[in-house]
Amino acid sequence: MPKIVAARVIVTCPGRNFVTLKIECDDGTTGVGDATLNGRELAVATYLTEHVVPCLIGRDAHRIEDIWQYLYKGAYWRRGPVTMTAIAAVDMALWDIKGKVAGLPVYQLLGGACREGVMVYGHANGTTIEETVEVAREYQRQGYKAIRLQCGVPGMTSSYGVSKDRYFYEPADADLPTENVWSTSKYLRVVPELFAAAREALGWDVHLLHDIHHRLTPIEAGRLGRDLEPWRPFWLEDATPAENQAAFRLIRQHTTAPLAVGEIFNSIWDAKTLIEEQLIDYIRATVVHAGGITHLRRIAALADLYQVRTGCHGATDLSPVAMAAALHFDLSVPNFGIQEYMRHTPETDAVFPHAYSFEGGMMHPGDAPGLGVDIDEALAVGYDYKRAFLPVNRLEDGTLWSW
Ligand code: GCO
Ligand code: MG
Repeated sequence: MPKIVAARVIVTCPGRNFVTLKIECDDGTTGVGDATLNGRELAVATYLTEHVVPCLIGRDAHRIEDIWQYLYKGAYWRRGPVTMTAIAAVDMALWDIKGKVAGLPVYQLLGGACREGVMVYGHANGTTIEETVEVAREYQRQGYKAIRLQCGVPGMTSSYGVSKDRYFYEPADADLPTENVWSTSKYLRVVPELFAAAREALGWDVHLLHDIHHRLTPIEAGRLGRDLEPWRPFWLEDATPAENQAAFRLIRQHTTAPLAVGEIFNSIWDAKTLIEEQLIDYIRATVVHAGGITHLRRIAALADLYQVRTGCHGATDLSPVAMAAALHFDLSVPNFGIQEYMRHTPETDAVFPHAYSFEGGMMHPGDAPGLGVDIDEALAVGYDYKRAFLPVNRLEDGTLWSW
């Protein structure tokens, strides 16, 4: 058995902050796990260093499920993004180690490939409808089969999902939170126009997605869903905050637009009602924020019973380690739906050399043993942590709203 002899947390900022856990075994095998929680990176780094790493030393790295249960039940204080991200990092690193010891890519340990590749969606955004559609066309030329559309809202100075630097969207942009302003009525007018223009320009052979980012009430989301139905959206994401899972019943009563939610979920309990009552079509929980491959498989297995498919979060604040883990999961899970893919910057890619690849709108994790991703520590050391917060959002009268 490979015995864990050391584990350390590496914080680096190659263009943005990433927290990585590296576990080392007595036979020299190492494994990596992503522990990045955007805007709260050092909370997870400290949780790992102070409360998790000391409990790992001396354990059998092959006992992935037992270590998961130990860290979850053993903490007494269950769930929460910080704890579950820390557990996820350990879990990813242990799957990486198991794969390396077995000489197999992780997806083989998870039951093998269920498909030839993983369909991903890219982000097209622009300040105007025309600009967004033009960027979407570019994605189509690159072979993407699915594209998320976000555009600026006329009369608003900034909008969620609209990047300053089109190709690498980075919302955590300031040393203290930026304040954005939001108008639901202005937003609700522009999105149907965006979808109409996109269908006109791109045709019907491409999937079109949209992220509402928790900003509507359920009834407003029902209205938007109805308005978008003629343009056949692939999904509407995070239509309303999901702390109250029953809120989605109201949306469902008013629209047949497929619904996706869950990028901020960290356990199966966040999604239980949504899945069991078939209130959603896609569950977006992700390896890094929902307890690792071990826990995400449990969520996917529950979802499979109710014809809910997976649609893992894959923004740039999830490191290439999480991306690799997601692709192994996606390839092997029977009820896979789609995977989000926002490219990392060249600096990030250099710090995290990886075996995964993109071709014709599909991705593959590669066949390197383990996760097929590593951290170049010599390079990582050159990029110091830089505090960066996500923005906050206010209505035009100053009321604090969901960002
Ligand atoms: C998405 C997400 C991201 C989040 C980001 C927060 O669908 O990709 O909504 O853009 O805002 O991950 O850190
Ligand atoms: Mg989202």
